[in-house]
Amino acid sequence: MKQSRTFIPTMREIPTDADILSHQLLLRAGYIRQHMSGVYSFLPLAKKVIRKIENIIREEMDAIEAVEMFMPTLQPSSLWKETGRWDSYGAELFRLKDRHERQMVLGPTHEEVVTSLIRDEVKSYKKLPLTVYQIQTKFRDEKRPRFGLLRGREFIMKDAYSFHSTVESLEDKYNEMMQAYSNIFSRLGLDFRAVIADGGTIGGEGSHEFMALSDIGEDTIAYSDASSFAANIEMAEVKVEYAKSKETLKEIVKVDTPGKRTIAEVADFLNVDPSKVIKTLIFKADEKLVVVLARGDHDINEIKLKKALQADEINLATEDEIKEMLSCKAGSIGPVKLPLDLKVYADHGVESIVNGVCGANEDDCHLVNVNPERDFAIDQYVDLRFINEGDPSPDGNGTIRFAKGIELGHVFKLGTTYSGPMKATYLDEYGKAQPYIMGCYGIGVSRILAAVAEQHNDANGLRLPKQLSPYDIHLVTINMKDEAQTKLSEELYHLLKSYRYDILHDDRDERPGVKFTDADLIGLPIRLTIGKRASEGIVEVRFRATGETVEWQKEEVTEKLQAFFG
Ligand code: 9G3
Repeated sequence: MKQSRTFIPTMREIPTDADILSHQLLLRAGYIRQHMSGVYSFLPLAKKVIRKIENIIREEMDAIEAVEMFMPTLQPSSLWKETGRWDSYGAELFRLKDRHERQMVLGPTHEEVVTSLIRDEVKSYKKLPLTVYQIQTKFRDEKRPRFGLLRGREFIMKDAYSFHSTVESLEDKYNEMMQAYSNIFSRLGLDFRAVIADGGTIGGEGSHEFMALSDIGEDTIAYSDASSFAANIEMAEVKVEYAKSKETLKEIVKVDTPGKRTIAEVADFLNVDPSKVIKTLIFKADEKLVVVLARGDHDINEIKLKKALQADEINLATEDEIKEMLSCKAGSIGPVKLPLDLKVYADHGVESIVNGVCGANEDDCHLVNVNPERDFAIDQYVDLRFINEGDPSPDGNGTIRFAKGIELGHVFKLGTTYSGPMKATYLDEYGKAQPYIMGCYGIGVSRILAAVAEQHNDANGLRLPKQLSPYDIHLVTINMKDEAQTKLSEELYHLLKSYRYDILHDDRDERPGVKFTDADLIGLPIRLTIGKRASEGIVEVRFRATGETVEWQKEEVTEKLQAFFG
């Protein structure tokens, strides 16, 4: 392809509104352009990369008998009312009306549509299991789109859905999908980890996420430094034997703590370790108030609390609600003689506290020498806190370390979460109607482009892996007015084209510096420069990944390229 005939609008300056390197480089290298918040065009270079990503995904999906289809973006609101998600989802769901005032949504995902399709067509257990997938544009009116393609409002996703008659069949497909995902992310040249994840509002019986390791990632991964254990911090189980001090239990005493609100302020003022302070929080779980306790140096993991309480919705009681109930500030609440008959849930860490400190349910004073069970009852000890770096790995091997990650894939065991409410059934071998047992599996295709850019770049630009590069070779002619240079360039272009290489020929009438800077930005794996030694048949070769520059005789170019591309 002649660069003078394509559309690669590179930029010299760093776009001010691009806050991460991958976004800056994809803009500067002319891969993408923004039209409005969270909405982008994929320009020719990006479209070629996206197509290569999609083809790798298709090969791995086809390999596990998942069949490709394509469902509409416009979805009838009726289906979303069947699952209750028309009401449970708020502004994030793009809603619109057609000319006849019929309500519909711009699809953020397709569980409802695919389940409605399958329930109308797949009536017998004989036709199960069945796995379908699509690569399609999704719409989610994110509150704060940011980081370019990493969190957009219109984005490309591969979403697959599987239908089964037994849980075992779902397990098998789920494991096949896990393996296919590992193959996909390995073939994309990504440094990634599969982590235990939260099934979220979707519920279901299990979920994993595939995270590209990156310091700009929005998610935190807790992994063991001595085993394969890895979990999204939201889901990382805490299994710690807390040492309980042997000190004798002392008499409880109320002490003044004027203006001390936070755990740190109280611990510092009373000269105790924050781990001896009993953090007391009041949550509303589906409108029911509960008391939640944790050690002062631990943080409550609301996802764990939601699961422990089997609640759909949980929120911290507000200062006003607490003022209303206890006429003190949230920071002054404590479990001793709490004048509210609420159930008390405590994280396991509280059990080890001896002669601890807690709020007195009165501002500007606290209780010291407080002992769980002696001074207040606990209805249930549960794993409620976030794991910390340095904690023992819950699989018993090694110590927990944290890493940041970009969620690129997420797989779910849905069970009958959708087939139930949608009365989506098939007839089993006894002719009895059974709800499909389902799984769903997503990959953020456009997000991958940003993650690859985040992991494969240097200060001069992108350095895309060969298998994803929009072109294989960047052929750069220094002076298009030089006969020897244009002759060798044409000769090489057609020779290499005949070898099925995809070549971008920079035939523009630009200064060499501009051409080299653009070539580094665009980041094709190898640059062949035809310059002043063209008459000798000499080609200057530069490898983008290493920056190494060598000279090849034109006769050895094809054999050398075969060695490079393998
Ligand atoms: C919505 C909106 C946003 C959403 C969803 C629904 C995320 C929603 C979760 C999934 C789960 C899987 C199939 C492919 C893989 C992921 N954000 N999710 O369901 F209405 Cl506005 O999409 N779906």
